[in-house]
Amino acid sequence: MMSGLLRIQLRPQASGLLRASESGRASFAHVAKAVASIGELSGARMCNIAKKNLSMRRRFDYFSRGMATKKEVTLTSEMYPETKRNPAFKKITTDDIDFFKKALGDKQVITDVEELEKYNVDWMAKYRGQSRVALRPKTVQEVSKVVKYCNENMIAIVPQGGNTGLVGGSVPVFDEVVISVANMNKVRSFDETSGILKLDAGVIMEDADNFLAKKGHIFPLDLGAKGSCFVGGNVATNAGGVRLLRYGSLHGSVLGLEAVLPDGTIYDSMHSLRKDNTGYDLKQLFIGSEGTLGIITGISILCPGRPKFSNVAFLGLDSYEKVQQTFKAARSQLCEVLSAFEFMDRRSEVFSSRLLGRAHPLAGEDVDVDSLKGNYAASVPEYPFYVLIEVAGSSKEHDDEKLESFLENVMESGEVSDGTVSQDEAQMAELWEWRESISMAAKIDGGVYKYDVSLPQSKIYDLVNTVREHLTEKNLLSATDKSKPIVDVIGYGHIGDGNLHLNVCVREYSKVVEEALEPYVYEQVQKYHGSISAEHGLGFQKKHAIQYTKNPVELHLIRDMKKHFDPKGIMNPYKYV
Ligand code: FAD
Ligand code: 2HG
Ligand code: ZN
Repeated sequence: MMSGLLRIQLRPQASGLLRASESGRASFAHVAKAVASIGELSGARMCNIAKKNLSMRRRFDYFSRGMATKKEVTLTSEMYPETKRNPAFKKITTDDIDFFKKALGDKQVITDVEELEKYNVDWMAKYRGQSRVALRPKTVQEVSKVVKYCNENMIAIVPQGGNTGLVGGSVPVFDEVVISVANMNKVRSFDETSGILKLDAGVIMEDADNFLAKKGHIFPLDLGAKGSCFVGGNVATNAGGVRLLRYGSLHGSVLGLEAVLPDGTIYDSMHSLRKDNTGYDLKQLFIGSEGTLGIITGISILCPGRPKFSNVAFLGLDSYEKVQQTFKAARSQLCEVLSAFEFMDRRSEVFSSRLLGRAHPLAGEDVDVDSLKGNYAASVPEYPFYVLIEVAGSSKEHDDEKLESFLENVMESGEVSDGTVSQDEAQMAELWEWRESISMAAKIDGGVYKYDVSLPQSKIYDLVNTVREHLTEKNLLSATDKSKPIVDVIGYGHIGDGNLHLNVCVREYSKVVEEALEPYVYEQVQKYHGSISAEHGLGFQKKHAIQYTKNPVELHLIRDMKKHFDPKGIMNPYKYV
């Protein structure tokens, strides 16, 4: 357990300030006292944790990028030979390169094979394109110039942000030109009264949030890749993340945007208006368009006031039913201070533990980390489910009181069996790490097949069990037998949004596994009228599966829309539709 963490455990514990009663059940008085003493326990050791966590998110992303590029990733065209290059697209010539260099300057035209690697390979190390050139324009006019040229010359384009996408949408399939918005990374303006932020699409999400923090505001989106993903990429994917529960979807908070259309036209709707009912709301089409309608270059977004205080509780539960009951209780009892409610199964935590190399936050204080000798997973207690609850508000006393009474209730009712509460920002970050590191930990053995689905809440965990049984029946799964391709099937996600992340952790990517999973997973989701993509999008991975969620009329309209914006089909081909 992290040193000094406030424990609200129900089991007897060897030592610690907040031991449960000997009967094995914490009394209300215990819990009340525990929660009331939040903040009283910080000491010298906490300072070390704080320092360590300051740079946590960035390190996490750099590390993951290293993992993605180190190993040899099979070409997408070899892994998926049924996808053919569209012969109508022109192959890049030296004349084209000369044009790009003239338009953008030599340094912003990347042709070096090694340098191109990071533009060609995705974060999961699952997809590899063969682009021979990546462009890094600095202004919307430069974007317009090169896009117009590509359109006139039938050159296919892949818009790219931070390349943290999880569906293979951000990298080329064949030799498409990558247009990265990385050089467009300035905050344009911020209105402190309205909270409206206007910024370039290439601003890293975490940088946007750090800027806002100084102004007392918050970026209305937060996710594990915040140190690498760009705000333009967030809008292009309509990213959801861990605070959607509180701040809603980008379809509500994005007020306007600027984009370069496939023919080079600059579409400018960088409004500061919350209300505008004149005509169709065109900007909505770009939110979640995944680079298929144009290149987003600027965003106007409404940013709420930043909560002054927040706190995190990390709880162990005995069943998925109890996860649902606890969510229901949290929504009604924590109400306006509830800012995140995330769930993960034990297997997910085992993967996190293997990646983080630390004892689990709910492991007893008597766990001797040194004795674990790399087998940190052994310290993950036997609760089948965990939830992370974040509260955030403007009055510490009031918020702590609410959290205290909520914890009393859920412990008394038996919904929650064990738990811990952070006492400072460093501990909050550390608890969050046990949730946010799962995405990367899942690929620790070689790769991961990621499914990101919306389902009725009561059905969410059934899918994890069903898929695990299905793969076991096919004799493909074993945590210990390395001759089997699949290590484990794990489930976690944004339970409050009805969003499950089903990760099938593999020793390597293979057709056998993929064929066992698809269309099986999609059929299961369709059976419950769910969505095959809750937040990551369709990209290359799910292009062929859109019909499991969208009906023929919807599909027809989507395809018409694409044709209208991009009649030559140069924007992010082989993806989405
Ligand atoms: P990229 O990966 O570069 O691109 C994604 C797609 O958007 C591609 O199709 C690309 O062509 C298009 N695109 C990018 N920039 C532009 C642009 N300027 N104009 C037009 N099209 C563009 N997603 C969630 O929704 N919720 C999460 O909680 C979440 N957590 C994550 C955690 C981790 C560790 C990782 C690695 C990913 C996570 N993701 C999550 C997925 C990913 O981070 C998001 O989809 C993110 O919004 C992508 O932003 P990006 O800048 O990296 O875009
Ligand atoms: C998350 O919520 C992200 O952690 C990533 O959406 C999920 O990697 C995944 O499957
Ligand atoms: Zn997610």
